[in-house]
Amino acid sequence: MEKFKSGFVSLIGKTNSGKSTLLNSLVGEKVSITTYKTQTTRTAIKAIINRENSQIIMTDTPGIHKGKTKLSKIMIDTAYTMIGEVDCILFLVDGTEKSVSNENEQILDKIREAKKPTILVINKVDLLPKEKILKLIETYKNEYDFTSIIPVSALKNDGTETIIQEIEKILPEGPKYYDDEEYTDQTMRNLAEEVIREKALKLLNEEIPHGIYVEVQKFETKETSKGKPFYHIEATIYCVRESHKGIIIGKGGEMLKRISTYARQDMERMFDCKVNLRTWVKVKEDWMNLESIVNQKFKLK
Ligand SMILES: Nc1nc2c(ncn2[C@@H]2O[C@H](COP(=O)(O)OP(=O)(O)OP(=O)(O)O)[C@@H](O)[C@H]2O)c(=O)[nH]1
Ligand SMILES: [Mg+2]
Repeated sequence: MEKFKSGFVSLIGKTNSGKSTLLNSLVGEKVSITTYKTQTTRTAIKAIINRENSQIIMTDTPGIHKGKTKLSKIMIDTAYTMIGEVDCILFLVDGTEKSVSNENEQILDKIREAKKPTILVINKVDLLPKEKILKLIETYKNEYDFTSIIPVSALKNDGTETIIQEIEKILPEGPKYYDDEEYTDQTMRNLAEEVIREKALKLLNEEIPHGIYVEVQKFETKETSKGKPFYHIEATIYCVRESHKGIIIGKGGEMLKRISTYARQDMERMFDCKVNLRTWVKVKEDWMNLESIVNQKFKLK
């Protein structure tokens, strides 16, 4: 019989390279939100991937980006701290990028420092001709001695099982740290906040999304008069300006209604239960530079 392997793996990559998409695809559940915008993931998000002969505890991290706020600094610190704490690093590169970006140079430096087995994953190959993939492999081979280089499409779930097989080769023999039905360290409250933020990111124009955060104040289990259980959730979307508040609420409350409806539908799928969601919008100027908020809400604990 094959030996059971287990251990810790961290994803790292430039913002928008597809880390969260890959994580969700490997776990088979929505653990981490994904959008076409940059700087989507803000904290380390743990997921548990169970396979016949292994249990992989994989952490999604905020994407490396250029940013000057306290929030950005904490996000980038989180990503680099995580790669120091794992058995294996998964470095995700967006294959559609023209060359090795500054962010990827910086990540390569951190990988060299970490001296850990590192798998390079070239993502979004569904958008690439074969020659381009081969060229990228050559380019990155010259940058670092990767344990392996795997081209995948996280979106189409193509080539992703190879990543698991390569990780299994690296991980030590070990126990199951988590029960089979556990698949994330995210609480239902966290998931609710993130899903609301995802819908806001997707529906709102460029400048607003990065200036928002969501807080769930109430998360209660209730019953209908017929005895059917449902969750009653109350949440606030914080933004940085009065004018943004107007846009998030929209004419006659229409935008907020759309955000809430899509968020509720997702939550009902994720929680497998009816949800009653109420949302508010409030202004908190320059919150991403307020230590009281970013430390408490986003700093790695
Ligand atoms: N065509 C294509 N698009 C992809 C693929 N993987 C991810 N994407 C898209 O790339 C965008 C970014 O995906 P995310 O998973 O949110 O990226 P991320 O690396 O987690 O981004 P941050 O959290 O900001 O660091 C989304 O629009 C995804 O749908 C892929 O394999 N092919
Ligand atoms: Mg992400």
